[in-house]
Amino acid sequence: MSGKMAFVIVDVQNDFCPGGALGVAGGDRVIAPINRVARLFAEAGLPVFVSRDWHPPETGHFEIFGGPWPVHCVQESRGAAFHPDLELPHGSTVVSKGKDPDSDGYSAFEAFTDEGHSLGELLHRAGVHHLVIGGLATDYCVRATALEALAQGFRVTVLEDGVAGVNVKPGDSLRAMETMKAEGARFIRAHNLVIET
Ligand code: VGL
Ligand code: ZN
Repeated sequence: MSGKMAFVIVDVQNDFCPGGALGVAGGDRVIAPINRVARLFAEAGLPVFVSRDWHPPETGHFEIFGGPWPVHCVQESRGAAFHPDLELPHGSTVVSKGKDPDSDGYSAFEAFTDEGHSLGELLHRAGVHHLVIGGLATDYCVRATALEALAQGFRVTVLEDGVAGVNVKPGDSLRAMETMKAEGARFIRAHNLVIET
């Protein structure tokens, strides 16, 4: 008894991939495993949610306004677009986060559809109890999303080969993975994932 699954793809956007404003080493290597898992979910008729970092041009999240980060993922910019190799199944639901200029908005649980529905609300409505999570970045948005999901009582499986981190300090991603594990997340490689329906 593990409950209905959903796949949550976190922030696979140009700015977080190599060459982007906040490029993560190996950020584009997560795409093939994520595409594979997204296809499995679509074939099984299970929901796929896709978050995007979606900042206004002026936000306290950016260095120039006193925050921690270079300008990235500004709404409607090319850097904020999903990486062109990301294959989103038909019917996936996009949720946007980081729109509040007073919040970093790392967790996908702070993301909303254009119609204003939160990820949590949509998961609840779909009867989802188990999240499979992949995307960027391991040490920020993936971490925050996984920890919030666990705190809310979801089962959480993180795709080991479907995440990559910023590593502002060396080892940040490994520490984030240890924290997620300690809180109850499981890590699995995409080709070992078994979809339960
Ligand atoms: C993220 C840093 C700043 C992320 C977003 O998606 O992990 N990291 N904004
Ligand atoms: Zn951001």
